[in-house]
Amino acid sequence: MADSERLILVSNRGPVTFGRDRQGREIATRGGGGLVTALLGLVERSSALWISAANSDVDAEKAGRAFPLEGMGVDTRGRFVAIDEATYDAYYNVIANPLLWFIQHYLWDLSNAPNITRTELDAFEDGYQRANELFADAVIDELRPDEDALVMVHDYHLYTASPRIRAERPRAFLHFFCHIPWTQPDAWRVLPPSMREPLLLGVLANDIVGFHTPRYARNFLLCCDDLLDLPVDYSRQTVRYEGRDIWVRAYPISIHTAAFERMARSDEVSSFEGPILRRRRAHLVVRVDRTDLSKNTLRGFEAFDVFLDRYPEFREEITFFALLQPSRQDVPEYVEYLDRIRELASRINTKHGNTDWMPIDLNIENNLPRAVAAYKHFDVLMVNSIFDGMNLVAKEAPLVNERGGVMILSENTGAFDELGAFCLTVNPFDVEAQAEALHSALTMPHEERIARNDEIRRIVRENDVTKWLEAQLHDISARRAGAPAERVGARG
Ligand code: ADQ
Repeated sequence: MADSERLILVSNRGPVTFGRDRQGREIATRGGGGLVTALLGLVERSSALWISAANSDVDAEKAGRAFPLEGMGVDTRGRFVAIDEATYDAYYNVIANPLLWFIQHYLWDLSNAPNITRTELDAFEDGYQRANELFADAVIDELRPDEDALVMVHDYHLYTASPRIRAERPRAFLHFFCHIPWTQPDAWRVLPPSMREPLLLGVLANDIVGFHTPRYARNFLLCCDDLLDLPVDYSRQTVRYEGRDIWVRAYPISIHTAAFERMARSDEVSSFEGPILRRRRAHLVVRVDRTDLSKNTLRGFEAFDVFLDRYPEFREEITFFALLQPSRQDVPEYVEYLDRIRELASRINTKHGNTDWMPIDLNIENNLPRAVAAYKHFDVLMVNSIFDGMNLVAKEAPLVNERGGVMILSENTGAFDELGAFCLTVNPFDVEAQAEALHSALTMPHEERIARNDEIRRIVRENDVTKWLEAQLHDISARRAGAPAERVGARG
């Protein structure tokens, strides 16, 4: 990226949201989550403008103009896009979550859902497309017509923003990154052509399209081939559209390892370690995730139930600590899922527990320091997602673990590509295998546990989030310099 050039980031969720305290003073809350944390690494390196949706009344008051983002890199500014409630609800709660999220995690139970009715069709036009136009207009407003800026658009909320930006600001370089899996063409046939084609063509308005793994990149190319009948070069990972070659690449996201390790040594994290250590039995199983259907919490608990039935010698010697961040409680499927998690944990606790011992310690809470305290002390980490773009917990937790903890990892996570060889791999639907994996992990010789954990740490440290950023910036420079798309090897 040239030094003088402007960088514009666009994502639904931004790095900050504003509220007011009791005295009416403005207070800023830093945004969390993998996407925001990863992009913060980028804005630390160069001045940037970060465009995101207004999330509160105070955000909405600031919408429409840039404001400084204090303490986030050099000359980093934010700009909010105000989206009225009805539009936002249609865009976010009808189309992006659940419709697109479910398609991209193969979550639809097709004999029952979804129904594409007038509600969904209108929500697509008046919600999703409208919100994308508003994001695009904010980018257009920030850029002069002749400016060579780099615009990085993030995630499944914003598939259709780029065509409008390209039409109005053709000199801008448009880069898109998808944080969730990209599914095979038939999964997209749930949507009628009037919806799926604008979504796909929207992504193709970018110059480079990035995914976490080569598999997702390939699925995207298959969609261009099968659903749009466009010329695709699988070996060079390009697709030709409107006279342009769009590069489709894999860039596995990661975490900021040094910062994460620093956090793990902080006083705030230690304050949560005491209670975990006091309550722990001989063995501690941990899971940390959002209460998302894709994370597969229920089958993880079912596997623990089978394990306790089969290996009674572990009774009263083990606790399953689950720290689950409530997620998308505006979507009925998510409210029901959280209820089912609570019911199942309580059923298992009643079945196996006693007045002294509660097998599942279920905590519904958004608390990163507490999560990190648990990461330090697990014997077994369960990451059994049904499908998961990357899954950053799989990188964070082994990095700071102090007990040679073993990770049970779903073969359908993006992290599996990098870390699978050193984990106990499971198929997420195979409850039996997950119960047996718990037993294998808990009975594994200490040296083997340590050796596996060491390898995972090495890989995570070597592939820090900086590498994710650099690989993208490298390809952006190459693409701009007119380099031909090379044959893509193992890296994708
Ligand atoms: P997510 O689905 O949100 O992200 P993930 O990658 O696991 O999933 O990241 C979750 C983050 O939230 C982690 O940093 C974790 O520490 C934190 N977290 C989870 N539970 C928490 C809790 N109870 N309290 C506090 N913090 C908690 C999407 C995709 C992923 C992809 C990322 C980044 O779904 O597949 O890895 O984007 O691209």
